[in-house]
Amino acid sequence: MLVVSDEVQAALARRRPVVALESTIIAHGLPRPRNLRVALELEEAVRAEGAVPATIAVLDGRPHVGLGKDQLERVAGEDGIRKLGHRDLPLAVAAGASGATTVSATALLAARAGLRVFATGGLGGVHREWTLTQDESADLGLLARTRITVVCAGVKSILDVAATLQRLETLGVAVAGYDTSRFPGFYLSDSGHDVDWTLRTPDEVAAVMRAQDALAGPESALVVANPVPEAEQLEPALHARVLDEALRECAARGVRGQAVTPFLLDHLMRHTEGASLEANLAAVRGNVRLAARIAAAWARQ
Ligand code: PSU
Ligand code: MN
Repeated sequence: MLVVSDEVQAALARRRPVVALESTIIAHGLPRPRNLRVALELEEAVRAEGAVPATIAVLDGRPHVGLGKDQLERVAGEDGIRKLGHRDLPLAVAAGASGATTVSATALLAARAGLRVFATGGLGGVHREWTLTQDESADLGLLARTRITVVCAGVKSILDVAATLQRLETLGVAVAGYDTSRFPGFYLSDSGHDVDWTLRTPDEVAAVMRAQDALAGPESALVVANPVPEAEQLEPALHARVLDEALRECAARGVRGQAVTPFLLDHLMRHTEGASLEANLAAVRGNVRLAARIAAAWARQ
């Protein structure tokens, strides 16, 4: 069912480091045509660290782990490319549809292919006004049931971060700050919340992964929360002001379900003259680089 690229298969067979990359950020989180350049740049950043990138997406009903350039072009530029959470995978496969995979769908496919390390921007989570909308990203539930290490810049700051951290605790998902005792805030280096555990090197992360396997508890994930460098974060006051507007606009227009996250990210980008985009990219780049180093440490185990 899975189409694993030759390069990724060869790397797995030789126990070389591999990093899974998600495609929703490319198709629905970044503007065209810059998104294609970013997709290529992220793959290059993984290679520069000596690891093999495996961008994941569904094309014509087939889940792919590792995309060629023409396939990345389709994800970045094809009209009508869908956004697929893990629940959408069987529907897309049976329909022969094409779609970009969110954190939940990417983590599931990566784990099925035997990949252990995954990089993204910010996780989905509990949306503000959850009591009215019941909008909690499927990312959280999937990470409670999937053995994978996700390197992210925390959870998206458009969310209710405190509620999301609580849900991760309730669901039993391990969370550690990378070189920080503060939980990062996606566009911001610091969400304003503490994190209970700090890991300071890729080898320390790999040791936790090994302990997870040795303990043989529920097949849950490890979230490595890696802050965007302070010099590259979005200015906090600007972030607060524009996010407020974005949330009001989202409610006023009745945007719902899968459309909420792309709507908010796009609104922030347009109303910060692209500054939110640069902060988002800086966060993703840092995560991809760290994920490649963690994959290398894991491959040495
Ligand atoms: N990180 C980014 N940009 C994004 C996302 C993550 O920097 O667009 C995507 C991820 O695919 C994540 C999804 O899984 O947003 C969450 O969407 P939702 O809230 O609909 O579950
Ligand atoms: Mn949602």
